[in-house]
Amino acid sequence: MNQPVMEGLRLNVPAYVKHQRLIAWVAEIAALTEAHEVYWCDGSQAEYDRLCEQLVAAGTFKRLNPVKRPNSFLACSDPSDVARVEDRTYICSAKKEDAGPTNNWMDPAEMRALLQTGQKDGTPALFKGSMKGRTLYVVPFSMGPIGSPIAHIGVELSDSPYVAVNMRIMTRMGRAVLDVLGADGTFVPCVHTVGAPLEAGQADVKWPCNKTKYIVHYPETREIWSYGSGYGGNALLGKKCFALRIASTMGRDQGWLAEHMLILGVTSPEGKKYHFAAAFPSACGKTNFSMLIPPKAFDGWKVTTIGDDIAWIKPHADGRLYAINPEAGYFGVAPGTNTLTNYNCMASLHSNVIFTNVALTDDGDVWWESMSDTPPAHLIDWQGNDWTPEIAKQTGAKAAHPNARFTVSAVNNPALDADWDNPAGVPIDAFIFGGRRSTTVPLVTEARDWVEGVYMAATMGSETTAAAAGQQGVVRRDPFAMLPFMGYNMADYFQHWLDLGKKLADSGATLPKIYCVNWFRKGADGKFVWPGYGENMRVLKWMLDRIENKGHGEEHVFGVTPSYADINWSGLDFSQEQFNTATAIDKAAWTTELGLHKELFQQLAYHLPAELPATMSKIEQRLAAE
Ligand code: SAT
Ligand code: MN
Repeated sequence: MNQPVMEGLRLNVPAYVKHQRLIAWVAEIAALTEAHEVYWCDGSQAEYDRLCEQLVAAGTFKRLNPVKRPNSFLACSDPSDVARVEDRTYICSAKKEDAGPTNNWMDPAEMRALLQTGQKDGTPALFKGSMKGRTLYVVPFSMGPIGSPIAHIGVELSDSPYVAVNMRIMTRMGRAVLDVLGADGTFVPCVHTVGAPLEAGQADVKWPCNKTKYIVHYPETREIWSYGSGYGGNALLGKKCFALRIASTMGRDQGWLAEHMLILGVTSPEGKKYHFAAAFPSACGKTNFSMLIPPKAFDGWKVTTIGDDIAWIKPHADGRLYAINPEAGYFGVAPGTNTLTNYNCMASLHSNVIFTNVALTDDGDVWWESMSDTPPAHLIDWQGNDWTPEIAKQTGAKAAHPNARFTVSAVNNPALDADWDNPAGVPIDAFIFGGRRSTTVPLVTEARDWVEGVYMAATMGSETTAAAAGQQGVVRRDPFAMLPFMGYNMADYFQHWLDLGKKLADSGATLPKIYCVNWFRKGADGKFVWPGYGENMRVLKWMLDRIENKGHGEEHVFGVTPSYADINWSGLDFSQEQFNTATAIDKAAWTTELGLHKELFQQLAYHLPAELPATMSKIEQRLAAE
């Protein structure tokens, strides 16, 4: 095996690596970034354990109490690096209109000068020397079961061991992937640096990062370059960058869908199985929904998890759409998770977990807001400060950051679906789209046809959350819950959905039904009306009745909704009046809402499919006639 040596830097290529183009690329990036050394991840448990120990020694990780939380760690990030940075995220397509008005765009040549080659005025490229004093980890990963025809491979070069260990949980990572890649396989190159080079003798910090951040995608060449952040979707490049932004462009070109959707299975007491794919914005309960436990009244019904965040969906020869979860783990929001809101998730977190930005208890365990009714008397908060309930009352200080996360393998989930790893995927019976809306949007609405469903998804609004840096709680349009994750022009994406539906319908297939839900409506008292969590099973059951052509629904301005009597309320105290609050359609609110749809359509006018404004006109007419 050749072992190129570059100015004293050994590439350390393991003998099993046969891919010359990969080796050459690693050499090129190591030279650009001036990494101190190169390490190829094999994905083994021994390697994971070693890197975790190394992170403990560096102060990035704290090992949790091995009795309470075996083989688990807590990382607390720099307070400036706690969420995705949407304003620093770029789609650098050759043409600006291909990125579309919802994405940041920069000319690819200009971006390459900034990141890789250096600018005309002599300003050096950001990646030049960015890994000085650090190890470059070569992280080969498969999105989807290794070797599956639906899966795609990426290789992330990162100077963050935190990224390497998280990627081992979140993806199928290591040597097995390189074996599939062989001598000439295709991979998506992903380059990541925390942007904190170390000069000789300079001490490292616990969470290196840079104030300057760039999360950059080149859709034509399918490349990802990420600079300055070590956190979540900014740094674990298989997730949002590859599995959504780059994969959405692959899906457009190849006739499939990459979606910000959980996938769940529902099995009836008779053993009939259905599958839902559901899109919600970040931090709106996808993980909880994908692991829900049906209430007592639904004895014999079972909900199982295929995925909690991302779905790759491909049309099959049988005319149906099949979905796989490209990920292998969950990077879920910790605050709000407890045994009542998500029992299965809490059970998943018993061991082998990486926690980021939660609080540390005095006995070496973790805690976050609403994990238990009574908070511990004393904690170390995510920023390393003493925290007591008293301090919290006075200052409002949170023990855990609102976007604190856990990284855990899917196999920890007691509700894991038997088909979660099936390379063929699962057939989708219905799509669900849901935003976080305290007003206006009713509990559940069924689209009368595919176009109406695409309209619902396209015009979806949601209140912003802590998953992204920036103002929170403001309603913004978040089409298909994909606003931060679209790799191309949003209007072209709407067209892609319409085209796919038409193609399936033309082939004589029964299309999945489409639903719009809102679990987050609030009453006059400012509290959520709908109990949510496991009770969402009641809404799922109504959808299943509709899928089986047995369920009653009422036609109205936007679609079809259940009346109070159409839902099984057994074991839940939920009055007709509460139901009305959760489902009411207020004419004035909807007139305003349609104004916001119109604004969105104006923004997306270039290439906007004519079906969407036409659907809006019909809604306006029906609303006016109310
Ligand atoms: O940080 S992530 O992008 O992975 C989480 C999210 O926003 O869904
Ligand atoms: Mn997500």
